[in-house]
Amino acid sequence: MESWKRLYLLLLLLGMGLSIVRGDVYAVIISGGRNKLFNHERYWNDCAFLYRTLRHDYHIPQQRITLLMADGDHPADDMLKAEATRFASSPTDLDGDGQPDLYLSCTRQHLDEAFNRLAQQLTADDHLFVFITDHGEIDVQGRTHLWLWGNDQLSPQELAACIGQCRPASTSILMGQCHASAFVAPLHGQGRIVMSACAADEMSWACKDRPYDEFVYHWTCAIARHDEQGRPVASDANGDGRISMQEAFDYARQHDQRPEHPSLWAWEASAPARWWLGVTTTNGIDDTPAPETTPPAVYDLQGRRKR
Ligand SMILES: [Ca+2]
Ligand SMILES: [Ca+2]
Ligand SMILES: [Ca+2]
Repeated sequence: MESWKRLYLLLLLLGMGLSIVRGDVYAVIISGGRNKLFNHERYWNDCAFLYRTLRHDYHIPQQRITLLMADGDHPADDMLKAEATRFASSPTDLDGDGQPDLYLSCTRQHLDEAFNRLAQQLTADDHLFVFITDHGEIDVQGRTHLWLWGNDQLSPQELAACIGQCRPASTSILMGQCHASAFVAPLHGQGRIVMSACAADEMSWACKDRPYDEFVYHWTCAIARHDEQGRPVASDANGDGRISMQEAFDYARQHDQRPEHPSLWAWEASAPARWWLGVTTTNGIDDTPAPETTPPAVYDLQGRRKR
């Protein structure tokens, strides 16, 4: 090959490499809470544990994590403490470093603004991770919605429109609210993985022994590879040092002791075993074959295993 062709090929490969490493992981953490009577302390715990995991275990910068929680940094009481005898204001320091992390209340306006901003920021190399906890409800007409702060409501179609503005390479969504699987059909699509804690006609449950929500707590333990106290958990089923979406889902489902049926929808059967939230590979997607690939499992909207 002529030398100029070699040089051109080298530059092309370098260019491809640079485009690959541009990808970043962005996260949105949503916990509406409805109002202080319904906003249980465990929702804050769910979010804080996940936030610490994304910051400390995955080294995702603070500016790439959008927090939308209850009344944000407003000093008024907005939370019912775990012992259910008093109200409190949500702490703004989620990772315990003494600096506030939380500013935005989880109103419809702030949620719209956050996704509008992400639609501008996210590139076709990035991965978007969306986490939802707190209350989902079905109204008398059988329509499902998510409660946001200040009694704002969000339908599955409205959430899908928010997320659909963004054009990342890939999107993973984890939902812990009641009736979560009712959101799967509106949210599914190319380049997406959608996980939910319970079937469309089920409630989602809190842990029996700690102030967290059962499925999302175990899911967060899985990706962190330790519990909220730092005690290690065995979630890396294939031992490759990364926790894939499949491994996290399987670990959480196996440890879920409550009467709920988690589900996983994936646009492509092998994606859950390849995707993770690591920032050292492209878009959270590792296309290098793992030493032992966990068999992909897909569940229908009622939590029944399809394959
Ligand atoms: Ca407050
Ligand atoms: Ca902090
Ligand atoms: Ca693994």
